[in-house]
Amino acid sequence: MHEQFMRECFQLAEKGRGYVSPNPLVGAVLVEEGRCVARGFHKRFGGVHAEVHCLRNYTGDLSNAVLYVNLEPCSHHGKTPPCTDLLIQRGVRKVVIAMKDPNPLVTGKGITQLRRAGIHVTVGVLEKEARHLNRFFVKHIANSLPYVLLKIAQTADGFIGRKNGSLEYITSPESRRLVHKWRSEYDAVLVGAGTIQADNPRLTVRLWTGRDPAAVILDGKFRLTGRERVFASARHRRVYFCVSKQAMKARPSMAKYFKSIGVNLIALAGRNGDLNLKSVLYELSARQIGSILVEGGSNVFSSFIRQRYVDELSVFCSPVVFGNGIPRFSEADRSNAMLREMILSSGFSARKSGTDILFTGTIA
Ligand code: AOF
Ligand code: ZN
Repeated sequence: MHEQFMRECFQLAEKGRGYVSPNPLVGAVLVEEGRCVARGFHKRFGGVHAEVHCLRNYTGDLSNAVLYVNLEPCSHHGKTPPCTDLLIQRGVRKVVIAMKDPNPLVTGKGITQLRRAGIHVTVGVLEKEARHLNRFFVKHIANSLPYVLLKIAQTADGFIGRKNGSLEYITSPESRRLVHKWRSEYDAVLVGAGTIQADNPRLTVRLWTGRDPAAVILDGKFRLTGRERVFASARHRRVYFCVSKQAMKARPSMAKYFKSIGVNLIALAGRNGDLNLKSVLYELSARQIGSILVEGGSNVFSSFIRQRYVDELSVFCSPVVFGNGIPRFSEADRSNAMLREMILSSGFSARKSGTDILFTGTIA
C-alpha cells in the first residue's frame, strides 16, 4: 500500500520536471481509508510546495488521513512558509515520506517537528527510487555542483563528426528527439567553442515540447564573434559565455558587444586558454544551474572525463561508419581508459534507440 501511493507521488512530482529546478521534484497524495482523496505537486520554482497544493484540494477532517510525500516536508521559511506548520495546523495524524531532505536548512528538522507534534512519521518508503528521481537536486544542494550528464553521439567507429566540417546526422531521429527531451529537462546545455564553430547549433528544444534550457559555451580563448546562432537566443533564455580572464582583458570591445546582446559573460582563471572546469561548474551552480547536459565536442568530453565531473553517461552509437573524422575524445588513450573503468565499475545498460544503440549508466 505504502509503495503504491508513494509511486503516485513520484508520478505527480515528475510533472514539475524542467520547471521547479533547482528545487526538488515533489508530489503529495492524501489517502483516506485506502483511497486517494487529494493530490498536489510542486509546479514551479518559487511557487507553493506539493503538500500545500494537496491539502488545499481537501477541506474535510484529516484525523484519519495519511499524507504521502516523496520528500521530507520543509521546516524552514524559504520563499514559502514551512510545510510542517501547515500539516500540524491542519491536524494531519500520519505522514509517510520517501527520503529526508538533503537541504541543510531542513534535513531531519522537518521530521522532528512533526514527531514532536505527535504525528506518526514513516521514513524511507522507496527511498532509492526517490533519490534517483531527485538526483539533480541531491547533487546540487549537497555539493554546490551541478549534476552532469555527458551525451556522446558517435559512429560505430567512434567519430563525432567529419574532419572537413560537412554536417550530417550521425544518430537516428528517435535519438535526436530524446536529446531534445533531455534539453527540456536539464537546467543547461553545455558545449565548447569548437562545436559552435563547426555546427553552429541553436541548442534549443525543437523536436520535443518544453522550455529551452540555459546555454553554456566554453571559449577560454574567446574565439567566437557573437554572431553564431546560439547567441541570438539570449533574448529569451540565459546564455552563459565562459572565457579566460586573460582573453577577456585582451578583448574589451568584444566583451562589451556580448553584454549588449544580452549574453552573460563569465571570466575565469585558465591556463593557455583552457578553462578550469571546477570554477566553471561552481560559477554555474551559484547561478542556480543544478543540472547540465554536456553535448561536446572532443575537448569538452575529455576534460569532463579526466576531471571526473560526470554523474551520468549516455553514448548513442549509430551503425554508420566514417572511417575517419573527429574522434569523440581529444585525449583518446586516457579518456577511453577512464571511460572503460567507469563502465566496468558502474551500472550500465544498453537499449535500442531508433537504429542506434544507447548505452547509459550512472557513474559511481
Ligand atoms: C517540500 N515540498 O514541494 C518542495 C520542498 O525556496 P522555497 O521556499 O521553495 O524552498 C525550497 C526548499 O524547500 C528546497 O531546497 C527543499 O529543501 C524544499 N522543497 N519541500 O516539502 C516541496 N519543493
Ligand atoms: Zn515545503
